[in-house]
Amino acid sequence: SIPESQWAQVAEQVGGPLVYKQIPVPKPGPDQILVKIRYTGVCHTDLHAMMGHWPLPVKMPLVGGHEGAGVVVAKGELVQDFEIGDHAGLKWLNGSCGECEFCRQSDDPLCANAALSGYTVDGTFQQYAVGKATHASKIPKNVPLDAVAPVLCAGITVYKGLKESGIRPGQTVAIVGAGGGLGSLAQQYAKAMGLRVVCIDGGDEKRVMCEQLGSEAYVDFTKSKDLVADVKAATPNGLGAHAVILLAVSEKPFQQATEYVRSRGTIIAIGLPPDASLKAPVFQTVVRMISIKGSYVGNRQDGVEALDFFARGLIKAPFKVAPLKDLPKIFELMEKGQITGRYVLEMPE
Ligand code: 8ID
Ligand code: ZN
Repeated sequence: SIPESQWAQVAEQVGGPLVYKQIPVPKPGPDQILVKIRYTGVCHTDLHAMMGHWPLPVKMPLVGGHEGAGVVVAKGELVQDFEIGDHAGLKWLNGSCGECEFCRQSDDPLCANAALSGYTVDGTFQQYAVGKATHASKIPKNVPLDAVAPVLCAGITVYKGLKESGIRPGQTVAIVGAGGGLGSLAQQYAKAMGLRVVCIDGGDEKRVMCEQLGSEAYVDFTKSKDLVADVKAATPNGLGAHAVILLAVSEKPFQQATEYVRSRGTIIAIGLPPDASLKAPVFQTVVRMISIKGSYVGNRQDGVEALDFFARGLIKAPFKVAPLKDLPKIFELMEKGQITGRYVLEMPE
């Protein structure tokens, strides 16, 4: 039976703090499912949301979270694709209009009326959360709900970004911010897609993880005397990376990537450091035919594909489990760049 109230982490105002408290359990609308969340990943986006870092208004008070994996416990009368007891994932795209030009072309992240979990609607840092059934992910019953949670944002996003780069098997991708949540999954998707990986991040704990995940080189941005030269030296013939995937929460690499991307290569911006700009020298960009693109989560099919890689056992990224009540501590570590891989929150009881 579904209780009337539940535990949640609530940001009552922009900037926080988080309050761990009881709030009402939401009721699913006609086209929504209610998911009893078992595990939910903590994405850096959740910290940006609470801090009001972006030029996009955030709901307050806010229950954050958008990597929620759990069990369907109720559904609206229009929902046909989920049964009670199915395993489901709630993602950043909680819903979209389905009717605009972008939705019609399967670019639902670009829908102007999209509902965003843990941003414009309450997310998954609560025991029970709702989402539109057509945007929720099906999770096979044999897939562990803790390990799969980070795939629901981090995995889908980096998989989409790699596809958007146009990189092909055998080519080399430089992953910037490789030691974080998106970065650890990007390494695994890249390998599964037949790519060679060069990692850029800071500190020895992240170095060890990147080596274990099979990267060919790790360039430490906190120690390297010449980062551009070190990254190029780690790529075939020293020509630079065919694609650069920017995941860092820092502006500097967004300015630097043109210097170590290969001629005709592509830079994919995914990380969202506050108040940052992308800057590229026009001359080099033109005569070296460099492409620079943004990439934003993924559509429903990208979600299906990214989850399928995971279900087939191709994606194994390290994660740490903590109780929901520890979210403030995790945000503190995240703020300092001290998390290697992903944290996944376990729901109470
Ligand atoms: O759809 C999207 N575009 C999307 C989806 C999900 C998340 C975008 N994001 C954004 C988040 O909002 C955030 O801005 O991607 C960024 C990374 O999210 P995350 O992986 O959840 O963050 P993290 O675990 O804190 O990892 C960030 C890593 O960047 C490293 C840090 O050491 C950390 O490991 N890093 C930093 I900060 N500065 C760096 C630098 N100069 C750096 N790595 C290399 N060079
Ligand atoms: Zn996210």
